[in-house]
Amino acid sequence: MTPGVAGTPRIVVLTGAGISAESGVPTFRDAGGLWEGHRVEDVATPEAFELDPDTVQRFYDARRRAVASVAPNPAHAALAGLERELGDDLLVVTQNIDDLHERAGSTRVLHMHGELGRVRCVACESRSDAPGDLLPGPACANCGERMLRPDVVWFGEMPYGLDEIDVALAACEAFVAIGTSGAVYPAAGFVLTASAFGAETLELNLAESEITPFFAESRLGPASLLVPAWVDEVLGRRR
Ligand code: BV8
Repeated sequence: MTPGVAGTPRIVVLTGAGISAESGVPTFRDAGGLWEGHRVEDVATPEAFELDPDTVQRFYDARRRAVASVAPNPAHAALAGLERELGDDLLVVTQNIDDLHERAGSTRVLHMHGELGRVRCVACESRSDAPGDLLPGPACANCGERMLRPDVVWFGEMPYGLDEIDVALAACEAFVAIGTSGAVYPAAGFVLTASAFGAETLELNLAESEITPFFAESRLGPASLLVPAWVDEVLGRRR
């Protein structure tokens, strides 16, 4: 067990689209690589945005509206409950751009791929809450230019929070991945970093993933069952 460095979380949880699947949010790959009928490279890259901004804006506007109409599931709620017990000893790093962790009550959530509910101005780089749909071209609240894009990390762009994540992975006692296919880097490599520093590693997933072999333990099943059971185990160990 790696003794936690003061101020770093003892448990790091990485979540992927699978934790939101039972809330009705389509996953990234289970739809056979098509996302709401689009190929990834046609909507989740800077090149796609350059080439056809309206299609990209329409894609994210539709997902932003869809997420507003769904609710967190017991897996999100269980992680929020674990944070209420552990406080700063828990860090949730999510690849998801939905706000279901926050709506379930989690406050320490690092969105490494950005957030659907946020926008970034291409002109002045300021980041703010989404003012609604971006297709109509609303003006930036900071500079007034009509060049807002989703504040989402596309393929080829640098994820957010990598320094904080690296420090947490090096110091944590346990690294738990929930609902991720392990197909996208650098997130897919986090388990290797954590285990290299001596952390226990656990995967909770509906099916085997590309990174299952890197975990000390892998449990298969729906997140809405596996996550609450795991949280009870952790808290039971603490009670
Ligand atoms: C970067 C935001 C430079 C957008 C996303 C060749 C080899 C290796 C790497 C690369 C390569 N070529 C390029 C790269 C790098 C590239 C990459 O990894 N490409 C892959 C495709 C090969 N990565 C990047 O470009 C990243 N940036 O590398 O910057 C850099 C340099 C140095 C150091 C650092 C960085 C940026 C990647 C971010 C892309 N943006 N999302 C949006 O959301 O619109 S990624 C996208 O995939 C998703 O958003 C999600 O975040 C991510 C991973 O998907 P998952 O979350 O895992 O979801 P998926 O559908 O794949 O799987 C669902 C899982 O859930 C399944 O396992 C399923 O079994 C399970 N499940 C389903 N139901 C349930 C369940 N589990 C439990 N319960 C259930 N009910």
